[in-house]
Amino acid sequence: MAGITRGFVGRRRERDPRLPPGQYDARDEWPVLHVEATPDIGTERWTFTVEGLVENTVTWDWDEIHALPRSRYEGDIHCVTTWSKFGMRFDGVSVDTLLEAAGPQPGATHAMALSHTGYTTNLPLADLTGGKAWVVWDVDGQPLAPIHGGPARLLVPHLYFWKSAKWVSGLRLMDHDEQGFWERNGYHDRGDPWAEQRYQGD
Ligand SMILES: Nc1nc2c(c(=O)[nH]1)N[C@H]1C(S)=C(S)[C@@H](COP(=O)(O)O)O[C@H]1N2
Ligand SMILES: [Mo]
Repeated sequence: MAGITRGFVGRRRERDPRLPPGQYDARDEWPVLHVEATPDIGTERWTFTVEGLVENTVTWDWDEIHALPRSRYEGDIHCVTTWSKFGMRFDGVSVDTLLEAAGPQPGATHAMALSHTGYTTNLPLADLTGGKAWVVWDVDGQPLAPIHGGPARLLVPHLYFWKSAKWVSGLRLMDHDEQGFWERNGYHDRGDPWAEQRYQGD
């Protein structure tokens, strides 16, 4: 492991600058966390819909979303349960591309991310736009496993990982904030790992 040292052997290792406060490096481990049973969603059944405050409600099926321009995220992820993973590579499509097709109405400020299982999580639209969020189906060159949200999940890596809805089915645009599953159960509305926004009130 490439430890960053201050100089001499035996000196205290510096904290990895990629690690937000209160997090540890899970290294080769990728913990699996979800509240529902892992669904078996075949790619022939999977769809993604942008709805709510949009000019056009748009739904893509598996082939249609793959026909959109690809976008890659290479970087780190951070779970509120304190594990982080460095240097992950996810491939899919940028949320910008999906929103562009639906055309958010001027009043749209927030979104609810929806899952085929009923899981929900809320996000300000500003956290989903500007190259910060993806719908992804490959990780490190392999199809995303069902336990990690396959066939496709949301990826919002600058926020804690509960915002990255597995088995994602769409986004509902709204003119107000509304809490999703974990937010109603005490997690922070935004969840910035660098500000340690873990719980309501942080
Ligand atoms: N549908 C769904 N998505 C979910 C969750 C969940 O319970 N259901 N848990 C979230 C939480 S709390 C985390 S940390 C990550 C875990 O993703 P992983 O199992 O791929 O590590 O998924 C997020 N997305
Ligand atoms: Mo989590």
